[in-house]
Amino acid sequence: MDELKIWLNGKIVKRSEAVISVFDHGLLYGDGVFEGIRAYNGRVFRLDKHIERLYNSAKAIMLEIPLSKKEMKEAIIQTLKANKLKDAYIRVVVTRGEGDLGLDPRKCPNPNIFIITDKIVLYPKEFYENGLKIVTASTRRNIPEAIDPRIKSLNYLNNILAKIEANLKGVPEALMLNREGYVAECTGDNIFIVRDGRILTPPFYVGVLRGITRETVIEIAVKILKMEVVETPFTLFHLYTSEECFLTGTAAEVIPVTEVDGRKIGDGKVGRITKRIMAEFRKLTRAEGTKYEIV
Ligand code: PXG
Repeated sequence: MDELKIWLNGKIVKRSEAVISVFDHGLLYGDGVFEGIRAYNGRVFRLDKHIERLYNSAKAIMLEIPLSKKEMKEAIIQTLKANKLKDAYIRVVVTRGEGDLGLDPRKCPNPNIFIITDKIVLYPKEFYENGLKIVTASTRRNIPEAIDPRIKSLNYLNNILAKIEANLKGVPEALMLNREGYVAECTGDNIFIVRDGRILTPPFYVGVLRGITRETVIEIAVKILKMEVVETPFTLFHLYTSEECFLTGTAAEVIPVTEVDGRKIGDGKVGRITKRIMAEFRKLTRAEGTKYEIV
């Protein structure tokens, strides 16, 4: 296997040569933003939406990305082509850049940008067939008054702490609540429940990432399944007593949850609506997206 090629500040370099300074504030302070994107069979899924979110995250932290959106999209496609990847997970990272040992971002004149495209590491098939068991973490989601969870920043420490709680309990994912105790999202996925035939998901003001898979699933539920989707805060009680539950994210796609904190969701089997959404999501990801050719 050839060594992976990385896009780093305008150049395609080998993985072993893709290095940045230990003085980079992305590393020293988590000062930067990122995106996780996926390509399916030579098409990048919802590329414009991901680019929009990346630039909005950067704007929120006053980080000016020294590339136009068009150039950024071209760079992503170039990286996919350099690695001859038709199916890929794409990570775009923009850091504040190299500075000194102080916090001041004015000392970092040149942001570092890199793009990693790699093969997808799929979650075990059994998770999709039987559903996940998850637990509620004691670590709360970031409060919007500190770091707005809509900013996809390089500060993921609270989500990582929640993931560690999941690891300690021997389950693959942890649920995070917001400061008030409302259900927010999992460590890298948005959450949905089905109750009384309606689909519920927490609104942004609860403090969740504006997930692109979340948005896609809402579209599917409304337009294809003709179901009502309500963005409303809900508690653990609502989740425990729901009929179905599933998570959404670029990496996991749509993944069922069949147990939360030891409580079976519904009858403990993957729900009927969840299955339909999984199938429609699969169809959509194979049908749309920004096309590119591997030569
Ligand atoms: N919530 C959070 C906190 C996330 O980080 C999502 C929801 C889903 O958003 P999208 O746009 O992908 O539907 C994310 C996604 C991983 C991983 O390994 C996922 C994310 C970041 C880092 C790793 O699953 N972000």
